Amino acid sequence: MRYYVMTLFPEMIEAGMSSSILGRARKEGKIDLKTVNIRDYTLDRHGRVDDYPYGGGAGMVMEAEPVYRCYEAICSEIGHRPRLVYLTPQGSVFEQRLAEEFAAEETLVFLCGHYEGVDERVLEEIVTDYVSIGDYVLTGGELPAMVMMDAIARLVPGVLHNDESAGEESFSDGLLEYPQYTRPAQILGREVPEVLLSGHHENIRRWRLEQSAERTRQRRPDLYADWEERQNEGSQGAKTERKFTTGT
Ligand code: 6GU
Repeated sequence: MRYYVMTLFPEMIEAGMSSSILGRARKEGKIDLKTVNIRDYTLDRHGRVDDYPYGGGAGMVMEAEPVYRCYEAICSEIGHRPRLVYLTPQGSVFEQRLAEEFAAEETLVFLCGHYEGVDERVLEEIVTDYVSIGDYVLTGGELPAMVMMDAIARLVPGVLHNDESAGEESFSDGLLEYPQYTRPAQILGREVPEVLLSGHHENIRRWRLEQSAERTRQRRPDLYADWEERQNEGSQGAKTERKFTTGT
C-alpha cells in the first residue's frame, strides 16, 4: 500500500505514523508513506495558499491552484490518477467496509483541508471520495487521514504479524469483541471466568459469542439490531434449504 498525504502540516503526519505497528510496517516496506506539502506548489511568491472567501464570512479558504498542482505532481510521479480522498465532516462516514474497499487500492491520496475549506472548483476537478470520521468537527484533516491510514493498513497482508490477527476482532462479524483476561487468575478481588480455564474449546467459543452478543446489545443496540436481522436471514435461508432437501 502506498499513501500520499497532501497537507500543510507534514510534520503532524510524520509524528503520528512513525511508531508502533505502522512505523514497523513502513520499515518493513509493507506501507509506503509520502507527505507532500501543499505550500511547495503555490506560485505565490510569499508562499500564500489561502485567501478570503468570495461572498464574505469568517475564516480563509484554501486556494485551488496549489492543491491542483500538488495532485498533478503526484499523478506524474506515479503515472496514473489514483483515488483522492478529501477529509471533510461533509463526507460519508468512514466504516470498516470502506476500509476494506480502500485496502484493495495500490495507491491512495489524502487531501487534508484546513481553514474554512478548500475552493470547491478544485474539489470538483480531482476528488473521488469525500470521507468524514464521525459527527464532530476537527480543526483539520490530518487526524482523520491518520485514522483512515491506520484502519486500512492493518488490513494489508503482512502489516499485522501472526499474533496480531485481523480476523476475530470487533466488526469483522458485526459484533463487538468479547472480554479478554490474562494472568493472574485472581486480582482486584475478581476471578477469571471459569470456562476460560476449562480447556473446553467449544464451551469457550460459545461463551465468547454470548459475551460478544450481550456486550453489543448493551453498548451498541444499533449494531446489535443489524446483527440480529442477519442471524434471522441466515436461519430463513437454512429453513428454505431444508425444505428443498427434505422432499427429495
Ligand atoms: Cl474528515 N475533517 C474535519 N475537519 N473534521 C471532521 C472530520 C474530518 N471527520 C469528522 N470531523
